[in-house]
Parts: sequence; C-alpha cells; structure tokens
Amino acid sequence: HAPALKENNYKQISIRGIPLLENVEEVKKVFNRHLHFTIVKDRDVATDHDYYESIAYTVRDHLVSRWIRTNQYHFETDQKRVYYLSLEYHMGRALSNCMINLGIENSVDEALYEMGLNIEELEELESEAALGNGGLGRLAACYLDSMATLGLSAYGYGLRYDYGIFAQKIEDGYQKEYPENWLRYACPWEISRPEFLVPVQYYGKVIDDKDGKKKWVEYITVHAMPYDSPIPGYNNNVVNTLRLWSAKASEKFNFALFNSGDYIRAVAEQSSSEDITRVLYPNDDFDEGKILRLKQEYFLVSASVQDIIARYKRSKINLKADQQVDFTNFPDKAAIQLNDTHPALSVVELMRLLIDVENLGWDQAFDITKRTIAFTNHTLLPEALEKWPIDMFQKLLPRHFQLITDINAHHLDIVQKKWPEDKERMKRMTIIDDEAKKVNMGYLSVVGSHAVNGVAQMHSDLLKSTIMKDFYELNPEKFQNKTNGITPRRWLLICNPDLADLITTKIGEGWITDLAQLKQLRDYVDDEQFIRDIQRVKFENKERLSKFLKKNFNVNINPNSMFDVQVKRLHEYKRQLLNCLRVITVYNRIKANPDKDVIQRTIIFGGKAAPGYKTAKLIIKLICNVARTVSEDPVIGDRLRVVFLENYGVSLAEKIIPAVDLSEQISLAGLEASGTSNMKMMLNGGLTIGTMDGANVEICEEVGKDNIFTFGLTYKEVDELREKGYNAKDYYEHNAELKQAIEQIRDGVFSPEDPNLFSDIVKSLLESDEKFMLLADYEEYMKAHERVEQLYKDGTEWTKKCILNIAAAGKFSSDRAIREYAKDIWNVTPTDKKLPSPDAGRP
Ligand code: 6GP
Repeated sequence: HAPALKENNYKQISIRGIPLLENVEEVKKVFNRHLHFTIVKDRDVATDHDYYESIAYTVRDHLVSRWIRTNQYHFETDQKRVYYLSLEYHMGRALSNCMINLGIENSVDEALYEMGLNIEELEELESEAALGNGGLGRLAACYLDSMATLGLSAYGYGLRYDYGIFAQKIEDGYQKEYPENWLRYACPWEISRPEFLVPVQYYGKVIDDKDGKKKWVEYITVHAMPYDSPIPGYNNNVVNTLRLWSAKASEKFNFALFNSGDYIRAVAEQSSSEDITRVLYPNDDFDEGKILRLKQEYFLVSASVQDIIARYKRSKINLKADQQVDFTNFPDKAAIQLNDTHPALSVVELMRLLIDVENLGWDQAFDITKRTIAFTNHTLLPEALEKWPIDMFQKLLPRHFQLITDINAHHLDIVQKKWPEDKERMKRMTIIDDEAKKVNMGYLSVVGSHAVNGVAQMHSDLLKSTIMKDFYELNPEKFQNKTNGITPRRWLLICNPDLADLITTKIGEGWITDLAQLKQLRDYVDDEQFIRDIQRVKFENKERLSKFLKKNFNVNINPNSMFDVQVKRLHEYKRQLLNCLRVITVYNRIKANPDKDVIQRTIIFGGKAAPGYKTAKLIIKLICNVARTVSEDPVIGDRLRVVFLENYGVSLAEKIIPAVDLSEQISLAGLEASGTSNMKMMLNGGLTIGTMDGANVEICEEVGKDNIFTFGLTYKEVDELREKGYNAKDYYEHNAELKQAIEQIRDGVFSPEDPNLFSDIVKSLLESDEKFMLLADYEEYMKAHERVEQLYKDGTEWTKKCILNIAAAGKFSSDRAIREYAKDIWNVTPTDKKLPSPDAGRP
C-alpha cells in the first residue's frame, strides 16, 4: 500500500515532464549522467562495457515511462490479460531491439558517434539472455514481441536461471560445454521486486481439517523473487512485462538447525534451496525426468498462478473494499497459455488455490480452470513427452497428486459414459498410469484446458490422429492449429537493415507490422534494378558474415560461394547426418571429376547437442572431421568448404540468417512439429531445400512448388514404409555413391588417427529399425541438390525465386499467429492503436 500523502504534494510525484530522448543533445546528457552517476566512472577509467551499460540505461530511461504508462492503462481499462507460461525464453540481446521498437536508434547512433563511440561495437558487449534451448524458447520470445506490438495486455512468466544454455566450444572437433554466466555484469534491463516475494511450498503431507477440508502441512517453503524486464511493442508506446522468478531461501528454512544453535550450517544450507533456479536443463525435445526439473516446473507455476490471482484481486472491479472476491468472471479476465507441458502443473495449482485458499467448490474450480487454461504441444517425439514417476510426484507435491487423482476420476467417468464397454480405451486415457507408475502431463494438460493446439497444420493433424487420438474423439472441439511465426522486427528489420530498407523503398514500411504486404514485391520480380539490388544486399550480408567469422573464429569462407546452411539443435530426427552424407558425396564427385565445372559451395552447420546426447555429439565430431578432410585436400580448392560454427544462438543467428542462400530443412516427415529457422531464412531471401514436414508444407503452399526444392518421403510414405519394413541395406547396396560414403566413414577416411571412431554411426545407419530412415531419402536429396545447382548457375533466375520467397513469407509473421491465438483461444482483441506519449498524462 502506498503511504498516505497530501493530495497536492502527491501530485508532484509523476513521470510527467521527465526529460526523454527526443534529440541527440538529450541522449548525450542522459548518457553522461548514467556514466558518472550510475556507473560511477569518468572517461579516463571507463571501459567499453561501462559505455555499453551507460547507453543501455539511457535507452531504458526512455522506455520506463512507457512501461509505467502501459501498466496504468491496463489497470484502467482492465481488459482481459494474457499470461504466457514457459520454462524457456530465448530472448537474445535487448539493446537494438528496444531502440528500434522505440524509434530512437538514429538519435542514439548519432549521439554516440559524436562522442566518439560506435554503437555496433557496444551492442556486441551485451551478454545475451539465452534462457532457452531452441525453437520452443525462441517462439516464446517472438510471441512476447507480437503480443506487445498488437497491444495485448500480456505477461510472460518464466524462470530467471543463473545459467542459461551452456556456451559451446568446439575443441579438436568435439563439443565442450562451458557455463555461461550471463549475470556476471548486472543486467541493466531487469528490475528486481523483492517486495513481491511469493512463497512456494514443497513436500509435507495432506491432512483432513476439522471442517472437512484438505490441508497441506509440514511443507518447506522457498521464496520466488520476481525480476521484471520490459517488452516494448513496435512503435506503439506499449511496454509489456516479462516476469522471471528467482529462488530465494526462506528465512525460516531449516528452523531446526537454527534452533539447535548451528547458525553457520543453517545459513550455509539456505543456498541449496536457491539451486532451484540455478540452471536451465539443456535438452531440446527430451525429458530427463529429474526431481530438480519438477521442482523448477512447480516453482514457475506456483509463483505465477499466485501472482495472477493476486493481480485479479487487485484489479479494478475487485478493489472495492470488504467484498468477497467473485471468481466467476476469472476466465473473462485471465487467459493462461501453457508452452508445452512444462508448466502443466498450472491446472492443479489453480485448482488448489481456488479450492483450498479461495474456498470454491470442486466443480466450480474445475470449470474456471478449464476455461482459463489452454495448451500448446510442440512435439510428437515420445522421448519428449513428460511423464513423472508417481512416487516422486506424490512426495514432492502431495496435495497436487490428490487433485490429479480427483480430476482423473472425473475424466474417466466421462470416458466411461461415452464408451461404456471400452475398457482398453479407459486404460489408454488415464492420466495416472498405475501400471507404469507414471503421471502423464500431456493428458493432464488436455483434460485441464479448453483449447489444445499444434504448431503447424500437419503437426496439429497428427496430434489428432496419433498421440491425442482418443482425446480428440472425446473432445473434438478443443483441438486447433496455430502455425508458428517469427517476429519481422528482429528477423528482418533489425538483423537485415539493408534488405529492410530496400523493401521499404518499394512498398513502404507497412510490412513491419503487416507482413502480408510483402506480397506486393511480386510486382518487382522482373525489375532488373531490383534484382540487382537484392543480389547486392545478399552479397554484402555474406561478406559481413565472412568478416565476422574471420575476426571471431578465424574461419575463412568465400562470399562468392553459395551459402548452404543448416543451423538448429543437433538431433537425429533433424538429420544433420544426412546432410553430412551429402557433403561426403559432393566431395567424392569433385575428386572423381576434378575438371568438371561445379558451383562453389560453403556448407555451414551450427547447433548445440544436449550434453548427455552421445550420438548427437559424435555427429558433430564427424562433421568437423569431414570439414577438416575437405579443407586439407588440395584437389578441392575453393569448390567446397565445410564449416561447423561454434555456439549457435540468437546473436549468431542474427548474423547468419541474412546471409543464407540455401536453407536446409531435412527432417524425416512427421517429426519436426513446425520449425522456425525455415521461416527466418525464407524471409531473408533464402531458398528452401526440404522435406514435406512441419511448416515446410505451408512454406511450399505459400511460395508454390516451383520455388522450393522439396524431396523425400511424405509422412504417409514413411508410415507405409515402416509398416512394410524399412530395409536400410537395400538402399545401401543399390546406390554406389551412398555405399562409398558410408564405407569411407567406416574405414576411417575421416578419422585416420582412430579408424573406428564412427563405427556406431555406421552401424546404426544400416540397422533395419533406424528410426530416421536416412538412407531412404538420400537419393532424392542428392537429386534435389542437383536442381539447386542448376538454378544457382543462373543468378537472375535464382534471385527471382528469392524475391518470390520473400514475397510469400507474410504468413509466417508471429503477428499473424498471435492474432489467431487472440481470436480463437484467448478471446481478446488486438489493436493498432498507439498509446499517447507518456508526457500526455495518464492514459
Ligand atoms: C520445437 C519443435 O521441435 C519445433 O519444430 C518447433 O518449431 C518449436 O518447438 C516451436 O514450436 N519443440 C521443442 O523445442 C521442444 O522442446 C518439447 O518441444
């Protein structure tokens, strides 16, 4: 509660009239103030990092007035709020994003220039917020950007890991993991809120209270400390909030030790409860099943749901004193979106708070819960589907286990009524599997939600026909598709400014917030000047990437060659190994026919493997060894170059994506839920070579099949082949080039110092149950690459297709995706209205 102040004095406390960065002089003044007053350095001793921080604080000043005004506005209008819950946010750097979205990049640029500093160099000093693994975490970040740009009252909730995704180093061709201490320097973007600590409870037991209620007792408490970061919308004066929770020991932690006088040990042990948010689990599409992870999931969920309820109680309609808060309207005021099953405990945490704390009846609580929560699934891979051992779950969260048991009984009752004779179906659909002794979090998420969606059309269809078939038959109305999208701000306007300018000179800047307008570029597909400009911009981006790689990694690549790129997490289903077999074949062809005229290619790989994923790590080593063999072979010259780039993440992607000629999207059909690097490369004028999987199918629909290189088994063919029996050896025996490539790996051609190094890879490729059917798609993949080569020889024809790809990328904006979520799931209304400038007074 705010202290009581006299009306007139109180009015002097206002953000009105605080100087903003309207011009260059203003920027310099504020910058100087921060360097001296916040950082406490002068120019004799300031480091580049101090200058980075000073400019970050300067930009932040401009942003916070809008941030405060946005909160005031959302309080006044009390529109329905959207809560995005995710264990991962792969945000990347904030500085340039904030400047662009606020429209102050020019004045900041110039001010720094006048002070003798270089904005681009300073930007590189920001450590990136890499609190995610891959697609799922980056999607959450793109969605926050779009929700703010569309004027939604939206909040991201996540965990503030001390250590995000590890830093990858490649040493002698092997991946090594190093901790990335992104908080070593204070992060200028986050604001801690120690006054809003939220208690989170674990362990203990449940007893029956006198009044017949369930009571959770003897639990231990850990506190969740919120850290807020700003999420600016594009040019609309909206600044939303990403709230990340950090674990803080409760002072009462280990009371027994304090009481026994072992003060030192008691204080020392406090730190162990703070381990909950120490580190991000580095797995993509894989569930490790560790108790610390379950603690993390509950930590996020409990702190966030408590916070959401508290905000509801403090909202305008509920502030009226001494009136019992009415939860009937809760689902009209709050939508909670679960980013995969990781925050699935929200279902039972909301139930617990409504029943045990707010005293609602079970039926009403369940109705409110379902109407509030919706669930997005991001994968069909069985190894990624979360199932917690019953004992572990019950011990850590006894009250939640009871509630799941109740929900399951209620759910199976409905199933039984619908299919009275079908015992097998009941067994398949149980949330708590007593035989396997597991709690199925996917099923809990479906049962506790009113909407369930996949992330591309094909994936959503497969959800309904495979892992969620029974649930689809029970509640067909819940199931939807929401094809993923990427934010055109970070993934074109900011990362590829020259292309953005070129597009704007042709069609104006409307595309920045309405990406479908890119289709107007089709009018220029035959415009020779435009074709040359597009070629020039691509070439300059390739040159820039080449220089960057030379400077930072001492890697030499030739910007005159084709940049053929596969950057994404290392996973067998993504089939980097298929790409590697192709590279070996290209190498062999050049060796066999050294006089043949071929195009120059630079084949770029990048991506992290989960530290415990042996096969993926061995594939990295193989790629690196092939790269070495190719580069040491004098016959090859500049026709082929293979590089594995270290530490792929958001910041490196921002440099690579604008320089891509060819985008490799080659997963086995049915396994990549959507993909999003495919969209980024398309938007930046890369052509796709890909299978009919995930969002590739929709990319093909949008751009037309003449403007994309598709190949390989369709999902249906994969299914039939599996049914009839996939026989890897057949393909191996019948394709001499394929056989040669595999034999070379087997015989140690790429690892003469240890010829058996890759024997496991060779063995698994030839097994009849090789899950990713690499050899089945090899031949068509090679042929597709020959079509690529043909087209690339004609620079003009190639560039025309680049233009058609950019023109067709409109669908893949995260703004389009968020509009669909808003309409079909959240029931909120996007707006392009701009909030008044902060100086105009309270909105
Ligand atoms: C990924 C999917 O593999 C990818 O295809 C999709 O584009 C991305 O999610 C965003 O929807 N899934 C994960 O990263 C994951 O961990 C549990 O799923």
